[in-house]
Amino acid sequence: MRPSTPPTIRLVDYQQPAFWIEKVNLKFALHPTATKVTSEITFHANADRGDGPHDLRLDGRDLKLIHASIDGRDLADDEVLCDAEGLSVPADLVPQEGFTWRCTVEINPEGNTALEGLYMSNGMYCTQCEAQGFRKITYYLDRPDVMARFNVKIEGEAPVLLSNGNKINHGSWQDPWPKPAYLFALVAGELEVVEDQFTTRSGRDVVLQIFVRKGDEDKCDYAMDALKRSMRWDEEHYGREYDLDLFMIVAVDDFNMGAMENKGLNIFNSRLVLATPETATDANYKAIEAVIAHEYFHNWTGNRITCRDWFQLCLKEGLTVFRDQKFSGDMRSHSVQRIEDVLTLRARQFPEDAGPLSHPVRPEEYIEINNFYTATVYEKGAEVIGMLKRLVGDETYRAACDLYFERHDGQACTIEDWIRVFEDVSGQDLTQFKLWYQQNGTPVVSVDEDFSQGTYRLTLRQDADASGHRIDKAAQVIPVMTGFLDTDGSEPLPEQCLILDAAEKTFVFEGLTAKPVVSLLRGFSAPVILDHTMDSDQRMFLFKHDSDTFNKWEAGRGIALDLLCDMARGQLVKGANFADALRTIALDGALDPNFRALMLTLPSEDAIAVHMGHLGAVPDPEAIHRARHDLKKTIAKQLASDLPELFAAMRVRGPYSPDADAAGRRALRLAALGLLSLLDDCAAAQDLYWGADNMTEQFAALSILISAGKGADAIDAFYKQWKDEGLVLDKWFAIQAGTTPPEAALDVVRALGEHGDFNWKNPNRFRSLIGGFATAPASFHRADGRGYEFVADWLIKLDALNPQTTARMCGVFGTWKRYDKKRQTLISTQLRRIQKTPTLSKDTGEIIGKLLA
Ligand code: 0A1
Ligand code: ZN
Repeated sequence: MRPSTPPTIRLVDYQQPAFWIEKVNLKFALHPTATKVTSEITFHANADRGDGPHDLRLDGRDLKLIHASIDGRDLADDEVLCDAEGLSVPADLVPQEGFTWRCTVEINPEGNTALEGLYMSNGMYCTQCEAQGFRKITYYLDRPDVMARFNVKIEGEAPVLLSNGNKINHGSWQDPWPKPAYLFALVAGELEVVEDQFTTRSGRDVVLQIFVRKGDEDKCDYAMDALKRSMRWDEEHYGREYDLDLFMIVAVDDFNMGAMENKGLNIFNSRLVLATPETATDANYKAIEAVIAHEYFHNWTGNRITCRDWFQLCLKEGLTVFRDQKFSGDMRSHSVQRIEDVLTLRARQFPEDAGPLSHPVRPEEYIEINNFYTATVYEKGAEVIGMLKRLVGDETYRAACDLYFERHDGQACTIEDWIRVFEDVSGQDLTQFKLWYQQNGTPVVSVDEDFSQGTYRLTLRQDADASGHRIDKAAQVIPVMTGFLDTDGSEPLPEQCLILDAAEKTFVFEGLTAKPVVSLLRGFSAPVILDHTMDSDQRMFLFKHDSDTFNKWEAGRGIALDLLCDMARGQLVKGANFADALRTIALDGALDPNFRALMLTLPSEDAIAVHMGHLGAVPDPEAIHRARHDLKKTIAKQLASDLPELFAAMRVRGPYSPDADAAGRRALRLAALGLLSLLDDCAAAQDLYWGADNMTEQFAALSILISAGKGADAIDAFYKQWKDEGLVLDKWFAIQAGTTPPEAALDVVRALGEHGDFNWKNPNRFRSLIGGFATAPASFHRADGRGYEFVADWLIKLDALNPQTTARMCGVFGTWKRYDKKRQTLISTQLRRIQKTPTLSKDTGEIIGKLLA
């Protein structure tokens, strides 16, 4: 057991600091196990506090204090009171108007396995300071509302010594922009640099540099190109220019998350920078483009304007995700992007909000802030921005953003500040809208229709979701984009945005000759569950005729989900009608191949389990797995004569290009191949595997072969071909863990856990194997509970080294209450076992505590 219960931090307790910081001079004398950090910090009184006198209280963790002084006077040991969370100097030793603090600490980067603060990755020094990692580097006011100017001097052998801002000389850096400590970064090592340049629209030249390990220089072209496109896009769409002469990106192999927006020195998980056609898939390229944009966009939404406290995390994250989604839509296809964003939201955020980890977009309390980098803060946070934009209109949205940048540049802000600019510009009262930030849970919108004598009445209600999270919650503002279709597919009324801002509202439409088929929540205009009972004819009609691509896809998906649920419940169903309609879409040359590929992809096993839950059934993961396979086979048979041709026709000739058109064609080609393999004994997949000249096709073929139980040779060959490419080897682990047939999966992952290349301390490798297995429902949820035990063993092992990655992965147990009693007992046994670990981290302790509550 942990020695004491860690405290809960609450939004209502926010208080400004007693002192502000003007300037920070940092000196690093690098050493793998004994780095010395000397800081000189200029403090001044916070006149707004008015109370006092104040002790000097600084945050600090795992630091060895060597020396400290105030205004040049050395402090004796008994004048500095150190504890596990920091240090205090009594008020009578602290000049209350202002003073200079100097101290030297020693830290151990090599021993830092949590990858937070200053640590080492493959012999290179790097940092991760968000959210509270800076306190593991030196004593500081480690809170985002303290914004200061940093000068940094790095002493070390490495040829490359980097920090934020402008380079003064080797190892010496000055950042002109005040920033919170979480945006501090340092990198040192033997790195190669790939360089380019960008001219801002006002004519300033910016040097762009990507730092990588030797040998990876040829893998940066796409990231560099994506960076330049992001910089231009932010100028064109938000009027935001880059504000330093240098922008650097560093790729590191050991990283807990995707990437980090440190000022002028973004640090990236190498999987989100490095790509060649032979080593990266289309999905990897797309992710690189999105994350490069995301981190770059943070320069304004996060860095120039930051968060007052960590409760406001969605202020920067929701807005920045919204911006990167729109960027990706502009670069590729808005309709495909929207479907993919909603798939992610439903796969990650809806279950989170329906389970024990549910929290509002702006949480009101936390134990460990690292646990709140969640789908709710990020993805639902982005949906909230999308609704706001829809409610005020595009022009007002842009005007409000302009005002936000003008009014709050250089400040640490709150959601209230954000809402206020919209109120000021639009003249609307957004008090009710703000509930989206304050109330957790996913609203369920139900529908009633009535048609008589040319009048159509549409009644919408908003309700608590099935998990009851929303009981007693106030009605929110829900924009429902709505279209109306006649039986011939024409639209007798223009599309409208209906605003559901009460528990129930009836909308009346006159002058219709017949009852329309209503197309609700077009474009997924709000993050809600739409409970609209439609018979299969109505769904099929929308599937064939809806002009809104999102709702066309949604109708098809609804049909598939209903079929799959019936099949999983053992009912004999005929999917021929659906398969026939799918065939028409798959072969429709007027439709985007990427959209057609999405249509051919059946809902995931997890999505089927969720749908069964909505229908009041307890999901059986093995039955769901079989049902999905059976429906795929039905579709394959129906399309049998078309598949070889579709597969051949979508072949992309010429050198590989990751652009949206080529990727879309490959996606459709590979979807066709997946179906074809169910009919041709994987012959075409074998051919593609052994003949592929790009990773997208090689990997897709490998996946098909493994899931059919025919992958043995390809698995061996893949390993031999790629054993020296870490990122490709991650794929090798992940694909076996995630697609091996359920009956064999546990044995396979157990064996891979013993493999010489399973370097479990590396978060990407750990996530590939353990995460890959735990997100394959029929394998993880095997009835004997041994899947749970296996994952719990590994989580306990990793927690001792890397609490952050462990706690995140505990989320795989987040939906445990949706399963049968036997599985629930097996899971809770494992959760209790994790909870009893004597050294359990605060991070994992908080998540497990909530899962068991
Ligand atoms: N701010 C980064 C994500 C990030 C968050 C936390 C980290 O360590 C705890 C690292 C990165 C982003 O949104 O991209
Ligand atoms: Zn972010």
